[in-house]
Parts: sequence; C-alpha cells; structure tokens
Amino acid sequence: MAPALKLYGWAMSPFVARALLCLEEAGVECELVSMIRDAGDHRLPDFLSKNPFGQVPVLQDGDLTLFESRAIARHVARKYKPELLCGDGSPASAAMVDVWMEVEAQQHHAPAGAIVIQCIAVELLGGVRDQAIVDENVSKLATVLDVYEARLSGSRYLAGGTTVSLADLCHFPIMRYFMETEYSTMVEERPHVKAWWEDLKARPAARKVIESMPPDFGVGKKKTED
Ligand SMILES: N[C@@H](CCC(=O)N[C@@H](CS)C(=O)NCC(=O)O)C(=O)O
Ligand SMILES: *[C@@H]1O[C@H](CO)[C@@H](O)[C@H](O)[C@H]1NC(C)=O
Repeated sequence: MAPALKLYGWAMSPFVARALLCLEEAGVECELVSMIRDAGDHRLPDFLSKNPFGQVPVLQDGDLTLFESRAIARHVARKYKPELLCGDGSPASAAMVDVWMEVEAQQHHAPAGAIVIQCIAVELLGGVRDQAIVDENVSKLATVLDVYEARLSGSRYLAGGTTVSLADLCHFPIMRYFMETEYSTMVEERPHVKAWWEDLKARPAARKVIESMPPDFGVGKKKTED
C-alpha cells in the first residue's frame, strides 16, 4: 500500500529537507513526489492549488494539505511524535521548544541562509558573490552563535535538557549547507555549538536526509550535464 502521506518538492531544498527530516525522525512513511524547479513544476495550476505561494514543500496528510516547512514540521511532530514538541512534558519545557524554534526562524535562518546563497548558490550559477552582504551576515550570525554557545554550555540541546527537540532539528538543513562554506569555522570555534552540530548530523535521520542534499545543491552536476 502506498504511504498515506505525500511530500511535494525537491529534496535538496533546505525547506523540503526540514520536512523530510522531521518525517524521518517521527518514523512516518511518506512518499516524496519529486518536482523539478527548472521545469517550473511549482508554478503549475495543480501545485498552486496546494500552495498558492508556489513554494515547496507541500505536505498532504490525508485530507490535510499544508505548506510552510516549519508548520509541516510542527504538524508531523504533534501528530506522530509529540515528544519533539514538548521536552519533558511540562508547559515550561514546551514553551522553551517554541522559543528556540522562533530563534531559528527569526535570528538564525536569515544570516545563515544569506551566507549560503552568496557563497554556494550565486557562484555556482556563474555570478559573483556580494562580499558586503556576506560580511554583514557573518557579523550578525556571529552574535547569534555567541548566544547559542552560551545556551549550549548549560544544556545539550537548545530547548534545554538532554533530549533533542524540533527546535534543534529545524536548524539542520541550513546548517548542512552553511558547513560547506569557508565560514564553517564559526561553528568550529565555538566548542558547544560544534558538539551540538556534530550530534545533530550524526543522527540516523539526518544521515539519511543528507544523502539527497549535495553540497552544491546539484547545480555543479547540472553544469557538467549542460
Ligand atoms: N517559508 C517557506 C519557504 C519555502 C521556499 O522558499 N521554498 C523554495 C525552495 S528552494 C521554493 O519553493 N522556491 C521556488 C520559488 O520561490 O519560486 C518554507 O519554510 O517552506
Ligand atoms: C544579510 O543578507 C541579506 C540578504 O541578502 C541582506 O539583505 C542583508 O542586508 C544582509 N545583512 C544583514 C545584517 O542582515
């Protein structure tokens, strides 16, 4: 029988990978319906009826159709592995998962994503990176990672305690690409952030998802095929 869940998108996208990682961690079987960005699959009417913003990923879980990778991640956790959302089960510990999920979305993602785009994507697409954008975002990310270093010196995971939560997992996809840039030293230089990252990437679910995340977004491969 085909799995009841379907995820639409291209697996190398950090947003799609966020959903895939969460599904994998929750042990949920899900069919990846592959789409091709260059072919404009995400702008076809059928896809726009699933996500009017024309972005991947989209999750279909029975009658429920969802977009926005963090909302998908929360849904999967809530329905299939609630421990990922609630720490030790107390309201206080669930609140800390929420706080650090917001930190990922509001503080970490933009600078880390900007560095990844400039240092990997722009150059592979034949452009020239804008070093001013890189520098500004490196400085912003350094401040953010200093906060992480302090936080992780008191607990193994961001939400506190010794069990992984959705807050940690949500960082994985953009970190995976960030660690391929020369700015990965920013992680190496912060021992607690480094230990946290090594722990995350060693998780079986992360090792599985990373197989579909080539460090060059598959762009390098495409170039040689052209
Ligand atoms: N906030 C969204 C962002 C999704 C997103 O940017 N998806 C990219 C994946 S590479 C996309 O679909 N881009 C195609 C486009 O915007 O045309 C999420 O978290 O799911
Ligand atoms: C970071 O990168 C973004 C996106 O390229 C850019 O708009 C912004 O000015 C950069 N700097 C900071 C401090 O966020």
